[in-house]
Amino acid sequence: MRTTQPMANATGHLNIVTPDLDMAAMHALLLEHGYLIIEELAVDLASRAWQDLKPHIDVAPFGHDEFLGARTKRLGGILQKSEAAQELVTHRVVLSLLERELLKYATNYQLNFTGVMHLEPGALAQPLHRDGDLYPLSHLGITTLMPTMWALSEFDAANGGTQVVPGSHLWPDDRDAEPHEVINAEMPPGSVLIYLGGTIHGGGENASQRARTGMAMQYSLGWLRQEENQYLAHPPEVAQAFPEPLRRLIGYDYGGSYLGFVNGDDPHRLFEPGYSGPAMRSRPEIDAAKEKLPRFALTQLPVKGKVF
Ligand SMILES: O=C(O)CCC(=O)C(=O)O
Ligand SMILES: [Fe+2]
Repeated sequence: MRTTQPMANATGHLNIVTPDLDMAAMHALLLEHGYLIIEELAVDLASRAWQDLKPHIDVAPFGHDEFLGARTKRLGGILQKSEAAQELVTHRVVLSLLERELLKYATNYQLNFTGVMHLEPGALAQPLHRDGDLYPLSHLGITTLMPTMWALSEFDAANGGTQVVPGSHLWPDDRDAEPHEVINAEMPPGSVLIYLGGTIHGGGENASQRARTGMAMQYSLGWLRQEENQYLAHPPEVAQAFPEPLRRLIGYDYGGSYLGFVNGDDPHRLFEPGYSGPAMRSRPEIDAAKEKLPRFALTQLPVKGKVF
């Protein structure tokens, strides 16, 4: 039986908790180890998401380079492919945890990326990397990005459970991981792995006869450019069918006081029936929240030459 304490597996430390652990403790564990697994957080939803996504996975092409994987299938634009995925991406426990971290640095956060990563038997290990290297910033600065990986199948060391390097979010930018420092995220379907943009990780090697399917949902600070262009992946005519909180999470919202306006107005107003704008309204509550944020001197952070 699982306890709410971090547990160890055969490969070493595995930071795994049950959903009833309180948010402050989850946040502290995430910041200490750079990742956290919440076990069986949404088993039924994950099973529904798998049913929704399976037909798309069946016809998806394999990757064409070492990073994307010759035996790995990837999908984007997940929210229009699965209603269950819409619920998973707005899961209250995950969002509460993200808010504790990302709202230290921005007035709101947004969806950065939606994806399925499906490893067929024979998939090789993906090169280890930091997702936060999307931006030319040292990961030792502020948290820009928080990826999550929902297990839609079993994740284990044999079938390519995500490789994670515990504690690597605190390492210097140029320190590489030694093989003994890498663990595999092992979790049953419906569990979620949450990590930081600065945590070294990568898809595992699938040396089993079973496929491994993960649904990657990433979130970022509201004032950053999103990796997956959400307005094209989920255009207004598609987003129209989504609940308002999901539309706002996608980015049909202010990303700061005036960031992302349309006609000088909250972009979400375009979804209001009969909206005729422009109304040129400001959002005083966002201005007030922004005033409370510290200012970050990005020029004082070590900037990396490496961008992918
Ligand atoms: O498939 C996985 O477990 C991780 C994939 C990943 O980290 C990526 O594609 O950025
Ligand atoms: Fe990654």
